[in-house]
Amino acid sequence: MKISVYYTPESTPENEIPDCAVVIDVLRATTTIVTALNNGAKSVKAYSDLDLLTKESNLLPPESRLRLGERGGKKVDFCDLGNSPLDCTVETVSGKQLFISTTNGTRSLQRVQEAKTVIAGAMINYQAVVDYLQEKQPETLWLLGSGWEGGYSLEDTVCAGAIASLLVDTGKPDMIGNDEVIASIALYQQWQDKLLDLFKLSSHGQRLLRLALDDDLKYCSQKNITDTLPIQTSLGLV
Ligand code: 3SL
Repeated sequence: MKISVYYTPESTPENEIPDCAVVIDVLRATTTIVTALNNGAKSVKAYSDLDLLTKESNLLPPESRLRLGERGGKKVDFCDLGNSPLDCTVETVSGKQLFISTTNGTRSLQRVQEAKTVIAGAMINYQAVVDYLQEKQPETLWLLGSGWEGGYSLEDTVCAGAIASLLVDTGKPDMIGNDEVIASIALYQQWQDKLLDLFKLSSHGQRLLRLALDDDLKYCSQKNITDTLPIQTSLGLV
């Protein structure tokens, strides 16, 4: 397995696609997707384009679908929900097909949609991600952060580091696809017991705190509270 970490979809090499991609948007898209599926959602389809989300979700009767939309941290007006994992309760999402569009996370999912396997990872499920990868041993693996509008993010990098730290054998340099792998592991090693503190320092964490979303930060900073592993299929992530 050759592992590369990319901080954003924009920093991935053009015209390349890995066998397997783990898309990470800890604050908050992939945490929300994992939570929704854990709480009984049938599937989650991701869109970078809100018009397409509207068009495709309109094909389903209102009672069997939910639209989740976020821009700039705030709920998109016409959607049923924003992008808070805390809104994805069993009562709200169970049995529903979800359609989601967010500022950054859904763009990362789109960047790697041609990969053989696409999975969604977050702090709340990273051990399940690692278990899957150890079993499947893809030849090339990208741990792809979402960042914010093309820029680096601490929270996605630390999650990539949590995953990489359990996969990379530093005695086998052939496994290391780029320097970001080692940098992300170092970040994780430094902050693994203080993730909430790190998230509060991060620029997007501060954006969410300004919107009084402290509980979201707390929730997203938990480690491995579920073994739900969203995998991309023709129905979306299931
Ligand atoms: O950028 C994204 O995709 C979102 O996860 C951002 S937010 O946490 O919903 O503001």
